[in-house]
Amino acid sequence: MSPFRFTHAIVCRIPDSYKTGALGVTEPVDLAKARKQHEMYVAALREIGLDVIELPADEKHPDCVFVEDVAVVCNGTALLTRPGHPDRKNEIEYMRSILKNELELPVIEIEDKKATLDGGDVLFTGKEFFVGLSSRTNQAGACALASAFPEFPCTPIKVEKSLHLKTVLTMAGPDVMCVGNTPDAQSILKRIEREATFRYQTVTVPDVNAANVVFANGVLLHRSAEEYPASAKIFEEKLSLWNLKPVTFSELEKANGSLTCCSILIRKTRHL
Ligand code: CIR
Repeated sequence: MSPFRFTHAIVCRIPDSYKTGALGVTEPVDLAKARKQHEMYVAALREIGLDVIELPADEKHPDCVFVEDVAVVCNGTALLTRPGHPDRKNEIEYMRSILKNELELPVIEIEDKKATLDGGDVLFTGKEFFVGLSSRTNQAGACALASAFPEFPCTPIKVEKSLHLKTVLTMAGPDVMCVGNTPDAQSILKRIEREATFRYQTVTVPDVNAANVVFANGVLLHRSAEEYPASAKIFEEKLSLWNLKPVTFSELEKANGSLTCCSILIRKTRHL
């Protein structure tokens, strides 16, 4: 079974507090537009056959829409992270109950109190993990990931200028990495290629914000031509063997959000 086939997704609605309280917001956010864009994203996940669990907006956590950072799910096991930013640490509380009680997944917790790990730093290629060592994720967090999923190689990769590893590089198909063309993104790619256990092809896009794509169930969700025309053209030229679904995400990008960070994708072998 392909590691890119999924049955469920967890997403979280956008709270009012997102508008001014989300980390990294520096320009005015249109909340209604953000919600519309998020609804379209959720609709796209449903169209690709996922049962979407939509968590209610949590006003106490302005960044709660970015669920990816809070848990890593792979091979039927969930690892609750220890988010690297203090304002986001308690987001794991609600997620724990959803993973355990609603999805009935085994949940691993990180015991090491010094560890920090954001899901945005965790890249699963289907065969191995790369984990960004960033301002949000440390070595102890990377070790926690490696021990939660001992069946896969897990390689730490230094991330210096970007928020997360997946801010600049994601999977765009089995064995295909999509990467931005900034010097930072390219040096991260080089580090990955040097350390990787397996070989990958790469697709380079001219807009680094378009390098974050979601590949699931044979469909590629990518940033729209309206936002990033040159990158959208590359997706059409190089990745049209997949069903391409453009998504507009400007208001989520204003808080450093990207496509992967707004969902946790899960494959349950037995449907709920
Ligand atoms: C944060 O700074 O934590 C949020 N404003 C953005 C998180 C983006 N997460 C991700 O790309 N995985």
